[in-house]
Amino acid sequence: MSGVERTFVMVKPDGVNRGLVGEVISRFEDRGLKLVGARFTQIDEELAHEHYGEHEGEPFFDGLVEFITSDPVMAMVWEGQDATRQVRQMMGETDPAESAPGTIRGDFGLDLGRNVIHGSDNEDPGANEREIALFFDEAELVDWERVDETWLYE
Ligand code: IDP
Ligand code: MG
Repeated sequence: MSGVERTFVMVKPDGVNRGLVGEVISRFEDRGLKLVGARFTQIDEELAHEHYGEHEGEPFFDGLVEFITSDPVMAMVWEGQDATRQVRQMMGETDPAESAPGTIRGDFGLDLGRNVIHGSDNEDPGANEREIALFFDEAELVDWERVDETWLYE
């Protein structure tokens, strides 16, 4: 087992309202990723600005903050080999219209501003750790072994 890491994932308010939390969790579980933290919560304005700080000034920023704070989200930390990149691949492209069928956004979305899920950027080093720290205290993350772990990794 090499390159095991943790990544931040969040089912956005559209995914929560559309009843997709279980579906999203199932996909990551089935893949072999391990859930090590989860919190169902509503994001406040301050956290939204911190989390999406890189997009401040973009024309879509105010709408994005309004959307992400509008209803609950399911915030999670998933662990596994190459987890950040693997999650991003399973999510699809930022725009659901450009996302391949079989990906979460390609299967459950149509519109750029309602793309169901957030995952840490695998091309932004440290984004996963930064986002995990924004949403979770270290003590809220659980170290445990899946019973099938020896069958998931060589
Ligand atoms: P990502 O979620 O795939 O990492 P980012 O470029 O980091 O994509 O953008 C963050 C979020 O901002 C997107 O998931 C989407 O919800 C929203 N967003 C990005 N670009 C646009 C846009 O052009 N119009 C509306 N919303 C956008
Ligand atoms: Mg991003």
